[in-house]
Amino acid sequence: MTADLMQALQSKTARIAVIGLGYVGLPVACMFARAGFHVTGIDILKDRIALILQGISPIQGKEPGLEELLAETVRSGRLEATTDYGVCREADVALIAVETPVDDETKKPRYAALRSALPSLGKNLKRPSLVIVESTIAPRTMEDVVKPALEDASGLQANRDFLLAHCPERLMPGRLLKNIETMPRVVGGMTPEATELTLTLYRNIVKAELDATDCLTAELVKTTENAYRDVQIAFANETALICEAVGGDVWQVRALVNKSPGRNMHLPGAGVGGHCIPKDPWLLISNLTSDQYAPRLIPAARAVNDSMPLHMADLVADALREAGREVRGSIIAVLGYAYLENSDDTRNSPSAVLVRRLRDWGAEVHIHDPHVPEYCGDLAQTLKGADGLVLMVAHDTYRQLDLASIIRTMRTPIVVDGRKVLSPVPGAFFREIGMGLAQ
Ligand code: SAJ
Repeated sequence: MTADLMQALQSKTARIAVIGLGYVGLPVACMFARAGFHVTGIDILKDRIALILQGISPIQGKEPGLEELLAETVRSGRLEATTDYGVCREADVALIAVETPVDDETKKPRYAALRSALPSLGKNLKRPSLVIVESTIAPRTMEDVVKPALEDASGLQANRDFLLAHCPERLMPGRLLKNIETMPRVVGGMTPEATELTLTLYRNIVKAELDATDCLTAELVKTTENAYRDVQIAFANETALICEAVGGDVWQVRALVNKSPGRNMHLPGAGVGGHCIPKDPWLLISNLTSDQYAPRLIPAARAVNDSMPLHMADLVADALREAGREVRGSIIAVLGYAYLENSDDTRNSPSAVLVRRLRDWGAEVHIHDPHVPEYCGDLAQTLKGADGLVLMVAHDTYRQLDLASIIRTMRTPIVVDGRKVLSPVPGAFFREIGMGLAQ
């Protein structure tokens, strides 16, 4: 089995199916097609398939090179797209790249997309074939979810009739193609043969190091690397809150701390959004039972980071109070709605939490974001007559703000900076994350 698959990969006669044509699946489908494989993308969204077949990317935002590569690979016939899982009967490799969100309440994985894709693939699974999961998954998902689901639906036996591997994506919006090519990847096979085949496949598109390991290690690495970042950001945020309480300046503290060898204090800020960092820590700890280990640091870090947009609301209320105004009935301009600077991606936006809190308190909130179509109106108009300016995202646009002029157009000159972008100006009631008020 392995020899046939290896030969098909090395000769590039292997046919590849990519299940899930979003941020992860579409770019990787295009790159395997460009590498010379015949690739068929599968998605449940007919509209998305229709766009792709016209060579139009359904992915929002600027993704350098993606639209051109998509058009070229579709035109060449190397990349096809369908809603029909029947194409998997011809697929030597099936790559799964569906979303794996976490439930807002339970913080447990919502594997609906995965649990739908697996039986659909299983029913059409070719023998032999290699199934690779790129989606970020909780440790033990390959063994406890993917393997049994495919065996049940196919009647085949894993590691005998088909092989399994986990090769977690390491993508960032705005650099999807570049990241696939330049980021090192972990390749975790359920068997050494699966690892070897997957390494052979990815060497066609990844120029960086490919680290061979097993499924569990690959699942742990991906979720841990993002949990690590979340804890680091939470540490910076907690230090900021301490500095505010004692009248310190977290930005000066951070700069001097980072001069100490081996320190890398991250940036405090108005919150932690996106589709990776808020989710992956919960995936990492989701399969733990209380008699195994009850994690404390990772949930605490999530709580600190989730509290930051609410802290921004407190800073707004505090500044309004100093200016003799209540939140209720005030007009607040929120600058930045994307989760990341210079991005249009609003997934898990911290600004959404702030806006909800201010509106719950009775404020009228106007949102501006130059990268989000819904909010890219006139900035001066948004700020005119406002009682507060709250900077939530460090978009380049906001770095050029002429605050001295802007506050003259506001009804109440309150400025709250959540990303260390603005500088205090005379006449403004100024607050910023991590800056304690002069005692
Ligand atoms: N943030 C802070 N302080 C920081 C860094 C980030 O508050 O010091 C906030 C950002 O404002 C944002 C959120 O955290 O709201 C996430 O920012 P991010 O820079 O981590 O960007 P992401 O979510 O796109 O994370 C991706 C991840 N990449 C993958 O999962 C493949 C992450 O592992 C990378 O470390 C990160 O990009 C990166 O380094 O750019």
